[in-house]
Amino acid sequence: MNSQKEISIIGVPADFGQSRRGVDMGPSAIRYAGVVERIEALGHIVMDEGDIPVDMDAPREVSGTNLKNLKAVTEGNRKLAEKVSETVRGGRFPLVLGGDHSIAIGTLAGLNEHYSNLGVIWYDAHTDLNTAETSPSGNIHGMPLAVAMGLGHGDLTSIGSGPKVKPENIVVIGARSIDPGERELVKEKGIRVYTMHEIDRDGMTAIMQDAIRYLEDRGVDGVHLSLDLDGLDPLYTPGVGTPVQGGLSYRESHLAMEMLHSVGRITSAEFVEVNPILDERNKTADVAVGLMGSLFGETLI
Ligand code: 4U7
Ligand code: MN
Ligand code: MN
Ligand code: MN
Repeated sequence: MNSQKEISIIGVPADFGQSRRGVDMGPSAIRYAGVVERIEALGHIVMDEGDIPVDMDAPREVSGTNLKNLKAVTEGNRKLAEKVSETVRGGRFPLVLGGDHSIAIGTLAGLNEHYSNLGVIWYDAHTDLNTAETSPSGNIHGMPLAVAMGLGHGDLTSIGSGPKVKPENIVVIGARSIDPGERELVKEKGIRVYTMHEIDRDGMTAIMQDAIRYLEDRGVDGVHLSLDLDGLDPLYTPGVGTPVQGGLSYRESHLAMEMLHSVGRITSAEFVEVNPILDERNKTADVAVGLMGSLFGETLI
């Protein structure tokens, strides 16, 4: 039986966290793919709150710091944090649509005001644990998980107060592109990373059971799902800026969402990195909406 939720959809049309244009149109593409209708059909109450105002005319900074567009990323995330916090305060489930993955900084900052021991499931080809010192690209979408742990540039870590998530409350699922500095951090902080190796070896069912049990054992008071569409193989989600071969399948991803639904512990979610310019006939946005359907209780019969 599906327990009814009040869900607020929050679009974040921002692309400042990386270098390819188009991911700012992700929220439109996901709406066009029918997100509201899909979730309403499951019996939930859905409010589309529109988009966070993002200043797309803000200058693109390439110099000064090795973090690209630091100012624009900071500003957008401050607004998003406020919106997410207000949503949770109102008893609604925030469903954030990106935008590039740097927006997770704002989402987690907003959630932090309401949870003291938040769990995070990071479904991604990447671990997004770079800092200015370790990043090979300077793109902030490769840094949000580090920022959420309180590591990185002060302008970013100071959005909201203190660290937003403990390293031992994080699970990463689907990783297959990890930079040297990220690998160090995973080891140093003991972050639970299920790479493609473990998923191939043990199967998605066992991995999700293990991940869920792990977070339960930590006594989490909420679980945020941060799903980067590049976690899936580019066969299924070609419309992403940083595709990596050898990824999770469509079926594995649906299974993962269905399992999360049946456990009933997810308290917020974001779906990011959909870039309609790089996509094939809105395929990636369609997959995103399908996954949201499974997450919110869709079944085959
Ligand atoms: B995404 C990268 F070097 N690690 O930091 C970097 F491989 O949000 C990619 O997961 C980051 O899509 C990808 O630039 C960030 C690179
Ligand atoms: Mn990624
Ligand atoms: Mn990511
Ligand atoms: Mn990406």
